[in-house]
Amino acid sequence: MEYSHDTIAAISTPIGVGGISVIRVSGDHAIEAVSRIFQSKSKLTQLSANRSVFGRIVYKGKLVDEVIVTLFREPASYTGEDVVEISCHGSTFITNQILALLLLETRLAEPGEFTQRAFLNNKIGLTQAEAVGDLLNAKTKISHQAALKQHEGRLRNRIETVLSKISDLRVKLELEIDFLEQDLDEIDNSAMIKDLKDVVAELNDLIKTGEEGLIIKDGLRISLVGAPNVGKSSIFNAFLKTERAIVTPIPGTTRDYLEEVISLNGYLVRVYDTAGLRDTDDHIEKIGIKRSYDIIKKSHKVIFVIDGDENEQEYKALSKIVDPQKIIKVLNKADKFSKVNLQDYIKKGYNICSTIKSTGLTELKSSLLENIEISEEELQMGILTNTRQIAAVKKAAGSIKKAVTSLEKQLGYEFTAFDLKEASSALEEIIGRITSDDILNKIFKNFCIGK
Ligand SMILES: Nc1nc2c(ncn2[C@@H]2O[C@H](COP(=O)(O)OP(=O)(O)OP(=O)(O)O)[C@@H](O)[C@H]2O)c(=O)[nH]1
Ligand SMILES: [Mg+2]
Repeated sequence: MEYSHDTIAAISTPIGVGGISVIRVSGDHAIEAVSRIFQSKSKLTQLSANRSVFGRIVYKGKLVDEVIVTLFREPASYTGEDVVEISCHGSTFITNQILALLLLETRLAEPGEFTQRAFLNNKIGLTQAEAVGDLLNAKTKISHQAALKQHEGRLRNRIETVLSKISDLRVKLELEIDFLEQDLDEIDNSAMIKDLKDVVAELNDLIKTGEEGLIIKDGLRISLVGAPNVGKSSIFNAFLKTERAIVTPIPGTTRDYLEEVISLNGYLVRVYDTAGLRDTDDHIEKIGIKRSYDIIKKSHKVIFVIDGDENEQEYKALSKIVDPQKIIKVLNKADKFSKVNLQDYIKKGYNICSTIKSTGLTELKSSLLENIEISEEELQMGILTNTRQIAAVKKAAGSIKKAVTSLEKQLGYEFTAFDLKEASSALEEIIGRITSDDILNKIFKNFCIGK
């Protein structure tokens, strides 16, 4: 990764009016660049690290703003370089003016460049750097917690543990390959196969956390699906607690799907109201129905709504395109049924609700999170939270499975060693550590070869 050593500057707080705004400058010339426009009792260049000083930003003899400047000296700063933070009055005009003055001596930072430098200077790991982005974007309690844990380095620790198991096995293999003639203990194939299978199981657990991690970050997608007029939009509105969707007794009211976000037990949930599914000649409705199917396919869970008619056909059609385990069956308009009748539906696995009487909706809402909720322990251990990480772990698991096959078929340890190397590289990619000499170092550290 290219490390440009220019000094960079950017506004670190959101653009807009606020109490204060912060402009951050990082790099070899950070202190010098700020001191050119900053006047205070004690000279900035002589200020000790981690100290703040009050002063004035002055340009060509004119006062721009009164500010507080905080100084961090390398390597004890966020980026690992000299960093100066200017807290000025939170006006867009003042902030931009100060930034413009700084840009005479520095360059505008690229998005994420401060964090990128922190990573390149080994201040934080790659997964932690990614977590910074997640932390900033966290919209709910759980996504915030997940990002925080990742930021603490939990995921990196978890991956490093797996990596060290793989590298122990690689050491054994490399020794066997390189020092065949020497009198070393032979490899116990079945023990190694077992160890590798354990690692695959661990990686599979991790992949599963990734699926959940994505849900935590991007939201759980839930779609309301069914025939026209069964009350999908009414349930949608009840979930949102507002009259967001148009509700009428006319079948085919919802044409295009609607998406809204709610927070449920700390989870971000994206709810989709879709056009009622039916055969129609109406061109616009047809497009709407096609879109309904697109949404259904992308949903984590589908709420299939009926209002009495069991719609066997539609349920069958639906279960062909979504895993039936993802379908939650709902009978709406319970107010129109007798208790005995309702019992029949309950027996058939329907959740019962009525948007008019406001019954059954809380239960329905909580059922959305069934099999989704991530335990506190899991969060503590660190979870995968983006597709880059998931793809890399899948790749690693695939390589280890290949290693198992090559051992089982006794193709030769070179093949196994190669597959394990691939697995290590994939995992090292996640934490941003690509090494090659590690293994050799480990051999010489643990063994005295010449003996
Ligand atoms: N009795 C009764 N009527 C309801 C209930 N929920 C919805 N309705 C009525 O059913 C009709 C259709 O409701 P919508 O929410 O528009 O139904 P939809 O499934 O979105 O319909 P489309 O958008 O046409 O597919 C409206 O007249 C609602 O007032 C309920 O719990 N009980
Ligand atoms: Mg509707």
